[in-house]
Amino acid sequence: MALHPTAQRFQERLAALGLAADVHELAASTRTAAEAAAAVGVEVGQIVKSLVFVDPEGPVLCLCAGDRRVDTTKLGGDVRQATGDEVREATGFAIGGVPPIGHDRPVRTVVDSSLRRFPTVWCAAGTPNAVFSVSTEALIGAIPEAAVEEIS
Ligand code: 5CA
Repeated sequence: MALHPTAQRFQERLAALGLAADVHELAASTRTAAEAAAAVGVEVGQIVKSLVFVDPEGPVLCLCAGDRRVDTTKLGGDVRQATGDEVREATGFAIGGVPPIGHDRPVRTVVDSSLRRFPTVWCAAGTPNAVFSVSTEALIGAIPEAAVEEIS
């Protein structure tokens, strides 16, 4: 079945980034990490949350394991979670479908090192019903400018 246009656009961006990962569109919601974990049958920690925060320098995307919470004090303190409009402005995607890579424009990114517990992770692929799986190191390798830090 044809992918939703947004998921299709993201699939093309994955290919352009050299990541051989297939976007899967599911009948069930994958809007939250818990829903995505249930839909694909993995533990919630293996779902990558792509969360946008705002600090004095602007938006910062945090890739966090689904079973962890970003500790904003580890981001420097003067930081708050982005609004839905800010998320769309920073990434080009709406909350619930924000992918970890392949955004409309470059966004400062921090990867929570706890993701390295899992050889493979699942991430949003543009919509609240689309996900892709990728080796954790391939994902991190696709964001060479990202800092990998303990932020949860
Ligand atoms: N598709 C799933 C699994 S990959 C997903 O996108 N999960 S997520 O964690 O990356 O995105 C949901 C997150 O968006 C929530 O954990 C929450 O931090 C954030 N969020 C939800 N609603 C709002 C809101 N109204 N304003 C700001 N952030 C929100």
